[in-house]
Amino acid sequence: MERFGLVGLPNAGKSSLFNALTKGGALAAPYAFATKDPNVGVARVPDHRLEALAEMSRSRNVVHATVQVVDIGGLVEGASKGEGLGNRFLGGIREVDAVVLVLRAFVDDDVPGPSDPLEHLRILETELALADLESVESQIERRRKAAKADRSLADEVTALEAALAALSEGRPLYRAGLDPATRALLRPYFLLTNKPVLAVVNVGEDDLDRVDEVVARVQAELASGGEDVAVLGLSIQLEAEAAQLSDDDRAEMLDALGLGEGALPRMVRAAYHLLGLRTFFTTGEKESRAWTFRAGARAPECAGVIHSDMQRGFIRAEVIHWDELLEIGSWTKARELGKLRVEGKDYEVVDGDVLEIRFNV
Ligand SMILES: Nc1nc2c(ncn2[C@@H]2O[C@H](COP(=O)(O)OP(=O)(O)OP(=O)(O)O)[C@@H](O)[C@H]2O)c(=O)[nH]1
Ligand SMILES: [Mg+2]
Repeated sequence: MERFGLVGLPNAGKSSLFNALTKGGALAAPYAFATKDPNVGVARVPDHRLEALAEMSRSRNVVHATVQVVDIGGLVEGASKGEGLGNRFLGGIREVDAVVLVLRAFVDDDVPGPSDPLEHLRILETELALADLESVESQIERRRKAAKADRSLADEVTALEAALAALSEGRPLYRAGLDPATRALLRPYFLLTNKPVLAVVNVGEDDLDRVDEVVARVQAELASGGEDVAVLGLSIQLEAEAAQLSDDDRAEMLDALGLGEGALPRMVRAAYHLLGLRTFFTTGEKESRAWTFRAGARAPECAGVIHSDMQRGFIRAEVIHWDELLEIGSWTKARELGKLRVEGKDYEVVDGDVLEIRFNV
């Protein structure tokens, strides 16, 4: 399962966000390093398309896509040199697929620490870039030597040199203007800033009317990140309180605050998308289910997400886009009308496709 890690300074609201996302019971407390060992949980990826398909099929079971969320301990200035939780902390980040930077913007005298999100961003980026600089410096010489004997390594060395130049200036790789090929060559080095980034600005509950303004400052700073960086503002405190309520009460509370469905679904979807993840569906009376695949995957690979036998014995897929199926009203009727496309093993599955796999083992 894909994992995203919550990274931030102490008291930024990471554990509160973790609890809201996973309905977990991580300790959230107004002192630094409340979290020492990472909390790991599972968050549902809310999807109204799935709900609609389940209703159409009168499914007895509805299974959402999920992602793993890891709440990592707080980072302090000097973490790259072992301050605070130091190496333990950096190791935690190495293991995730995407980084969610939690930037505090709420003011609360009872909770120590700065409340300027740009100050949070500056410290986080400095430490992460320094840690990466150290990794690159420790490996580049050896790779240069190896490249002298093996010409095929030349591109990799060029990529390391580009990384070294950016990191020496304190620029994280996700916003150093490196092309995708260079970023791909750097992937085996497990660098912290070579992952996609979602910045969550934790806006105070009294500042709901100026979320856009607070977020805009962070957005301006991160604009150089292009497609690999997204910024989102929300009040973690309010979302966390709402998450504890029953579905009806939550809807009522969020509605009263003018927050719509709340920001958590949007946040999870943004992280999901940033990871290049897409969803296809299966639907029937027994179950409607959302399955996760990587953008660009072909039908057999998607069949393999359901079961490896289906990939091995793949014959063809019957496919229809979710909204067209919904309009027709049932799978049987769609078949009768000849609206199910028959696709072979080269078909690139599209986000929102509903599939039925034919296979033979
Ligand atoms: N007023 C206010 N308080 C918040 C908000 N978000 C979090 N807090 C409080 O801030 C304190 C720290 O929150 P945590 O979620 O524990 O922060 P953390 O980032 O996990 O902190 P560490 O684990 O120490 O790194 C808790 O007392 C929270 O209740 C917010 O949006 N508004
Ligand atoms: Mg915590």
